[in-house]
Amino acid sequence: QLSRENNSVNVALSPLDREVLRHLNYTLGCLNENIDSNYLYRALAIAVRDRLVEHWSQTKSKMDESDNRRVYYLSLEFLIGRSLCNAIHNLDLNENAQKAAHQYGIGLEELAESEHDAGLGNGGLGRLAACFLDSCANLELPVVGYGIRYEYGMFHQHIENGRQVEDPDHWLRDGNPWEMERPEDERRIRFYGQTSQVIRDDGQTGVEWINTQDVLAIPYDMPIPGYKNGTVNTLRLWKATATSEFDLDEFNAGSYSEAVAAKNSAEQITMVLYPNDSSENGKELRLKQQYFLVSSSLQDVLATWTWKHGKDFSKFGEKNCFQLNDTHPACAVPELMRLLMDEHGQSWDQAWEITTQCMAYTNHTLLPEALERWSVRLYGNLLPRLLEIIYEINRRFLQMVAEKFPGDKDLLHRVSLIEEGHDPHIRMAYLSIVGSYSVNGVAQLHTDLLKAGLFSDFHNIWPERFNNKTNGVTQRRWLAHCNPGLRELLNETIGDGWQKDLSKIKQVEEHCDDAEFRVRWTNVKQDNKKALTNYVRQNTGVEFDPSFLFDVQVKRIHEYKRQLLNTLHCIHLYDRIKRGDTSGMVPRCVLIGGKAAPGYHLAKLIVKLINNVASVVNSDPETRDLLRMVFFPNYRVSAMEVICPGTDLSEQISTAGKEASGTGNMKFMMNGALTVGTLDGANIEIREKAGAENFFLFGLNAPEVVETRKNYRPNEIIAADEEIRRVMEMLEGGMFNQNEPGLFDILTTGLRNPQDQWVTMADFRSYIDVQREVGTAYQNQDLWSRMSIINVANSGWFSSDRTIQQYADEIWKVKKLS
Ligand code: DL6
Repeated sequence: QLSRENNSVNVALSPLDREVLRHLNYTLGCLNENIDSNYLYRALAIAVRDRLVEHWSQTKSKMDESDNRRVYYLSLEFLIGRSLCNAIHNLDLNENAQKAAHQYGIGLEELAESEHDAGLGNGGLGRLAACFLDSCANLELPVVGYGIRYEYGMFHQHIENGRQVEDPDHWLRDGNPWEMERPEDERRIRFYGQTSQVIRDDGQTGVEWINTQDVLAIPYDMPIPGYKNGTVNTLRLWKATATSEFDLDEFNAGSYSEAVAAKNSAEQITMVLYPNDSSENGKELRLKQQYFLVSSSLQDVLATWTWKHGKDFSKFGEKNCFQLNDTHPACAVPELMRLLMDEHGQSWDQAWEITTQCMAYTNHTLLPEALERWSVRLYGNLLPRLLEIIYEINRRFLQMVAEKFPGDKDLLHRVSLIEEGHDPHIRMAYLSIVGSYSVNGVAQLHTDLLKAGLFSDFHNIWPERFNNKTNGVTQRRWLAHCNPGLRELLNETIGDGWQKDLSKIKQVEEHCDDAEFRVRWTNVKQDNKKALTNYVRQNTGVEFDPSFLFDVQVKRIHEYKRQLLNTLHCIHLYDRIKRGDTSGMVPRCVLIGGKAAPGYHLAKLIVKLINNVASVVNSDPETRDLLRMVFFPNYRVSAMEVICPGTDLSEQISTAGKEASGTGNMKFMMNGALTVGTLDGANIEIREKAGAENFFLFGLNAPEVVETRKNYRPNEIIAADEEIRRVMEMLEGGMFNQNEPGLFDILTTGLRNPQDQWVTMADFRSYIDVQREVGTAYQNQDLWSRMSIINVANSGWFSSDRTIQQYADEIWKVKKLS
C-alpha cells in the first residue's frame, strides 16, 4: 500500500504527475488515501500511453497516405515482456516518471514490477519478433505486427522437490493498459464445411466454401514506440469470439450451458499459447490458431487495400509484403490465394503471381522434430478449401520441376509438398518455400546448412530465393534500459548515439587500455552482480557471492542446448574441490534457468538433475567457498533484464549445427559478458566480431559433429579420461539421487549411447579445459575487463536495427516513412 507524499493541492505538480493523479482518481476510481501499487502502475502506464496516442494516430495516417510498400510480420508469438519502462525510455520520460513514482514513495523500477510480463511466446523466435518490432519503429519503417492475444501466455514455472511444476499465466487478470480494442475491425473466420462449384457473376466457374462453422476475430492494438522519433507502430493481436453471444432458443428452453457452448468453443482458439518451442504439436486447436491469425490478418490487409484501390489488385504484390515467422503462419500462402480468387474474383494465375510476389519466409530451426507437417486428413476436414488449393499448388509445382529436371522421379518425391504414405502429411516448410520469393536463415552457418542440407533441392531449383539475415536484439531494452550503469558510462564516454545506431558503440574500444576506465567498467559490473545476487536470493534463497565468477546459462531446456554438459562440469568442479585439487580454481556461481516443454520428459529430468546437484553442492561446507549453483525458476524476459547485466560468463554450448542462431548470446555480449561457446549459430559471428582471443572456444564444429557421429564411442572416451570417468561414477553411483535410485539412469545411458545425437562426451574434455582457461583469465581482472570492453565495443552487428535494415533493403524493399 502506497500513499501520496505531497497530497496538498498547493504543491506544484508536473504535467505527468497531474495525469497520473487524474487517472488514479477518475479512470481507475481510486480516491483512497492508501493506494495499491498495481493501481499506481496502471495510472502511470495510462498516462504514458496517452503520450503515445497522438503519435500513434499520426503514424497510421502517414502510412495510409504514403504509397510505400508495407510489411506485415505474421507471427504466432510475440514475447514482449513488460512495456512500461520501454515506453518511458523511448519517450525520454525517465526523469519525470521517476519523480511521479517518488510522489508515492516508490521507485520507478519497483513500481514497474507490478506489470505482468506479456509472455506471448516460448523463447528465441517470439522474443526476436518483439525486438524486430522495436527496430522497425526505431527505423520508422511501415511495418505492422500481427499475432494472437492469448488469454494465457507462457506457463509459469515453479520448482517443487527439484522438479518443474507448471502454473497458468493469466497475465490479463489485472487488465492491460497497453491494448486498445478495435471492434469495428472485426473479421469472420470460417472452419470445417465443404466446397462447391458456383458460376460467378462474370460467368466463370468459381468455388464456394459452404456450411462452415464461423468465429469472429476481434483486434486489440498495442503501440510500439520508436526511440525519440515520434513514430508509433502497431502490433495487432486477435482474440476469438463467437458470432453470437449465445443461442437464444437454447437459452429460453433453459439449457444455459448448451446456450453458451459455441461461445466457449470459439474462445478456446485464443485461450492458451502452446508451450513447445522445438517440437511440432499436431493438434487441431493449434492449426485453428494458425489459420485464425492468418485469415484475420490477410482479410484486414485486403480490406484496407480495397478501401483505397477497389477491385484493382494489379499492384497489391508490389505494395505489400508478408514476413512469415517460421512455418506457423504458412497457411497464408493458400489463404491469400483463396481470398484473391474466391472473394475478389482473381484468376489462379493472377492470384499466384501476387502471392509469390509478397510472401517471404524465415526458417528458425533445422531440428527435424520442429518441422511442421500437418496430416492431410485433419487439414482437409478443418480447412477443405485450403487443402484443394495446396494440392493444386503442388500439382503445378511438380509439373514445373519435372520440366526443369526431366526424368528425376526421386526429386519429385523429395520435393513434393505432400509426404505420401498411409497417413499423408503436408510439409509446411516446402509450402512456404514454394509460395515465397525469399527464404532466409537466421545466422550465416544456419543459412549455409539450410542450403546444403535440409533445403538443398529447393536451393538447386531457386538459388536466388535463399538469403541470410543474422538475428539481432534491440540495444534499447537489452542494454540502455536493463543496464543503466553501463548506459551512463557509455553515454559519458562516447555520447548516446549508440542507442539509435549501435555501430557507434565501437568507439568505446579506444578506452580499453585506459586503466581508470577499466576500473569504472568493473565497478558497473560489480554493482550489477550485487543486484543479481539479491534477485537470486529473493527467488531461490541461495546466497551468491558477488566476488565469484558469475557463470550463466539461461534458455529453454533442451538436449541440444546441453544444460547437461554444464551440469557435468559442475560435478567435475565439485569433485576437484573434494579431492583438494583447487590450485588455480576461481570461485564460481553457476546459474542455470529455463523452462522445459511440459511434455518433454528428458528436459524435465535435466531440471531435476540440476536442482539435485545444486542442493548437494550448496549444502556442503567444504565447497561453499569455491562453488555455488542454482536453478533459477520461471526464467522470462523480465528476469533476463536482471540476469544479463550481472553475468560474467555466457554459456553458449549447443552441439554445433543445432542452434539456428541464439539471441541470448548477443544480449550477454552487449552487457559485457565473455562467451564460452561452440562454433554454432551466431556464436561464430560473435567470435569473428570480438576476436578469437576474446572468446572461449571449445568443442567440435558442425562438420566434425557429423563425422564424429559415424563412429562415436562415448564409453571409450569416458574410460580413457580419469576426470570424466569420476564424474560419471559420481552420477551413476547415485550421489545426486540418494532417495530415488535409478532416477537419472536414462540420462547417463543417453550419454553413453553411441547414437547420442548431441555427442556430449565428445566435447566434455575440451569444455573442461576451456573452463580452466576461463578461470585463469578471470583471475586477471584487468585483462578480463579489457576483453569485456572489446566484446561490448564489437556488439554493433548484433543490433536488431542492423538485422531489420537488411530485411528492409534486401527482402522487403521498403523505405522509411517520410
Ligand atoms: O531465430 C530466433 C531463434 C534462434 O535464435 C534460435 O537459435 C532458434 O532455436 C529459435 N527457434 C525456435 C524454434 N522455432 N521453430 N520452429 O524457437 O529461433
